Amino acid sequence: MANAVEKWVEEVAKLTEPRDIYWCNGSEKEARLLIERGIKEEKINGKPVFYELNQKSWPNAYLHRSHPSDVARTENLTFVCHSSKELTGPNNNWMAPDEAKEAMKKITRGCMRGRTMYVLPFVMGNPDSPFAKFCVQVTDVSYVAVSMRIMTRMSSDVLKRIDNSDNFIKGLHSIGDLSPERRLIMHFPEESLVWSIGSGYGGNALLGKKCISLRLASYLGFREGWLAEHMIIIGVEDPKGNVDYLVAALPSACGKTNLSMLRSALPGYKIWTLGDDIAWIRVGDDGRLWASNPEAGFFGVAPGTSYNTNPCMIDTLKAGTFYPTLFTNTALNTDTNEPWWESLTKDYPANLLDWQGNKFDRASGQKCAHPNSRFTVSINQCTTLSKDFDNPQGVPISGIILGGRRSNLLPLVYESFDWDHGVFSGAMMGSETTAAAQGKVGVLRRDPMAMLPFCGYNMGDYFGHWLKMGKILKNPPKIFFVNWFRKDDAGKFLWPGFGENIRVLKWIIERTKNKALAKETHIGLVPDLKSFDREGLSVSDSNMKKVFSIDEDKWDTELKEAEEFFEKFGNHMPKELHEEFDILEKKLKG
Ligand code: GTP
Ligand code: SPV
Ligand code: MN
Repeated sequence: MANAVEKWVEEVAKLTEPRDIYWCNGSEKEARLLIERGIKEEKINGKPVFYELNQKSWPNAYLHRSHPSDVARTENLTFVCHSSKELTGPNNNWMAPDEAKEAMKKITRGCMRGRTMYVLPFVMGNPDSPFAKFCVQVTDVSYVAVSMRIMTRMSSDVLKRIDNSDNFIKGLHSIGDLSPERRLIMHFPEESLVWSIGSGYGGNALLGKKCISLRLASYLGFREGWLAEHMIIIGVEDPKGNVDYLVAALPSACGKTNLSMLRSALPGYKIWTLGDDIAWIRVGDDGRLWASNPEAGFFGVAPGTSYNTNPCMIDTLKAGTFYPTLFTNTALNTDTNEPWWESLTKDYPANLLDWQGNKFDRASGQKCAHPNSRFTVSINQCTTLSKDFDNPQGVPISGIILGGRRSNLLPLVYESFDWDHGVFSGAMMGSETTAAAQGKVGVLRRDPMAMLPFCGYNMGDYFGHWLKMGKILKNPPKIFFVNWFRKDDAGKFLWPGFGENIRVLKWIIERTKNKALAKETHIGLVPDLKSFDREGLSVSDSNMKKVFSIDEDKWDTELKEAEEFFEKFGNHMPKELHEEFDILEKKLKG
């Protein structure tokens, strides 16, 4: 008798018609075999799936080049198909579940012909934690199978844990024919199903990531009383050896991975990494917030990563042993067979292939690596991994950081007045778009809590859920806002960022202990410069002033955009946030 997983796999195979089915067990040997296949046999668009890189300088590292039309998340092709359009909210594309399934069946029928279907059993979170989610994804791409082994806890034990129950999350993925007209990423929250066709790119294809751990999980969290957030989790150790844990939400390609592995510019401080993208957060028996990372790897932005900005990541990327390290759409130094991307080294190597595999000509003015080129690497190789990464309880949170990419208006850091004010400020948060999603880069849009593309239900209800969480907490943690990306009139970053961001974290942690001083502004509390550690920092007084300025006279547009955004959610918008809006508006116009 076939069990529920076997029955489902059979059903999917009937629809997709693969040449054969390969059940993955997550072993090292298997990953090597799949990479071998990806180098020699399997093709995407007529090209190999993997290229072997220099194994001496980059052990166990491989390059993957994706189809040029398939290099980022496609938010316009991503749908939430819940029976209630109302519950899905204006923040999501919606289709009725039956209609969506009919449409998906049409483009899925026979899509794996001539290909292998890999069955991937994995768990999001420590399998012994109360929040563990057991999942099975099928895919017809070895790159996706190998990536999922790095990003999740994959093993055949998962099948034993699921056993004969049908209590598992299903992910159906096929790269299809890569045509954008037949590319859709569909979520069915009521059936714990993700169905994604036509893309091999990270967030569209590695279904454990945004699809399961954020869109489906945020919906579950709403129903069950917890939070699934686009957040990093870090421990900050001070010179006395005390460790405080923080979570931080920044939109895609706005600095999470770098903050999660920061090498401190202040002596005696050290960052411990627990997660760089997703946090599941619940209220513990002690009335505090506890966070854990459901993932087991990093899918990080390559450009900008170097020994100067993020030495821990470069060391991590070079530590490939049990898990391979994958590079996607980076450039290739053909003299050394090493991956390369803008700013990895100060100078361009002499002979490069660009991210599409063409000879690179610097005179073209083009980028050599794709701006959203990425690496996939196991968190177990992370040189700053916290000893509590795998703790099934997670870690207790002392403070929450939210932030965005704002070239003007918002200061380097500020603190909200209280929980509700923090939720309000998070709800009206804006950020300039990046290459992580298809579309124009550098356009300001509202991106509440960095969750706009990932909240699997009505965001008005999501804000209400946050407010409710605050009420359950004994002592809600303070909520802070950061902006590493403020620019001067010439378009240069005012703040050096990266390792220097520890100064901001230090102030934040001292504020959570009521130690550091702050000054009140209309939008929140900014550091009193007496309490902000500038020892050894080479930023001029005038730039420090600019980096902390609020530009209160320029808030008209900001308020207008926030108001328009809030209006979209109609009566789902909690009254507390309207009240906060009125208070802010009065202060600014006062
Ligand atoms: P996702 O993986 O898309 O969710 O992104 P992320 O938030 O983890 O972003 P990541 O840390 O990969 O950073 C994205 C880009 O911002 C990279 O090019 C970084 O080099 C750059 N960056 C990160 N931190 C800073 C900073 O403090 N200052 C400046 N100027 N750039 C930064
Ligand atoms: C993001 O875009 O926020 C990412 C990369 O972290 S993806 O997995 O594509 O979502
Ligand atoms: Mn992300």
